[in-house]
Amino acid sequence: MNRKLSIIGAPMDLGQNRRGVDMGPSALRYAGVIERLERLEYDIEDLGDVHIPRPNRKEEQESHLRNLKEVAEGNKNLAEAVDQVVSSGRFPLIIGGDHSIAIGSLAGIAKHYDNLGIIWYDAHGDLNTGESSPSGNIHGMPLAVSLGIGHERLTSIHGYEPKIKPENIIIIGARSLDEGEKQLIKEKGIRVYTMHEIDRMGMPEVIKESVEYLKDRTDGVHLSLDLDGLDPNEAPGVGTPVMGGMSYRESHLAMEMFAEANFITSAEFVEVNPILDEKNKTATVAVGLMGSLFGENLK
Ligand code: 6HN
Ligand code: MN
Ligand code: MN
Ligand code: MN
Repeated sequence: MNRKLSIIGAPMDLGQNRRGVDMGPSALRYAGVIERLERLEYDIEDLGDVHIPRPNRKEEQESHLRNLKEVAEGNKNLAEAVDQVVSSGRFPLIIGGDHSIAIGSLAGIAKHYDNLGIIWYDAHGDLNTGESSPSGNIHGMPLAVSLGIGHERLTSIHGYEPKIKPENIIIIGARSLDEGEKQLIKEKGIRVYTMHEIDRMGMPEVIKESVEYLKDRTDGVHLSLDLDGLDPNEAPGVGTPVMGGMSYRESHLAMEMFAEANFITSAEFVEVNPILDEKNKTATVAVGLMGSLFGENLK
């Protein structure tokens, strides 16, 4: 594992309807992310938060995609910050913010790899387009956008597209997929471990298979962890909770196995909303998972 970490906050709440997720980076810092990782003897720098524009409430929405202009601009800023971190040989750890920030993260990261692998740990597929989306919320679209599918204003961010290839993606924990997303998954052959597979195979086998699959076909792996992948009993502070999620223990095991495999090259933790949370529980869970991901439990 790269011992040099740069933390970038992305206080974005415009990719969905529920205010408060823009305070996610603060909640994660308050929960001790820096101290936790410093204890593991990483060289850590906190770059602070990238600028996310506020929407002009008087202006008409110019498209069906909510806050398109501001989400695009914020992600452009994030892509530049992340690109610089990767260029300087450091591991980018991005803290959100709603999941629309994965558009900027991946834009900044993927240009440094020929075959970037993606682990999408989430209750959702985030594979909607403006056409298939039931909500118009861009946080339900970042994976599609990164595949080059969606609004040009988003797919073109950072000057190249697509960012990633469908065969390098693994979705883990899905239990709420929209019709258009299911279609895209089939059409593109995206690997998905739904809760059904996790129940049947067990988390150890799911992660073992995932690691084996990505290890020889990719030259880097980005972990995009949406806290709503976990069960809402364990991570209540999220905007789009779905019952029947991955447990706290399963999630730690997954992070520990990723640490053992030593193959994650960038990561983001998203959708922590302290306004919807219970005493910062979800941020605390997220920081614990980062501890495991960065090797707290390796002998
Ligand atoms: N997230 N599929 C729904 C939509 O509105 O497109 C929910 C998206 C949730 C996004 O937080 O993973
Ligand atoms: Mn998501
Ligand atoms: Mn590339
Ligand atoms: Mn989700």
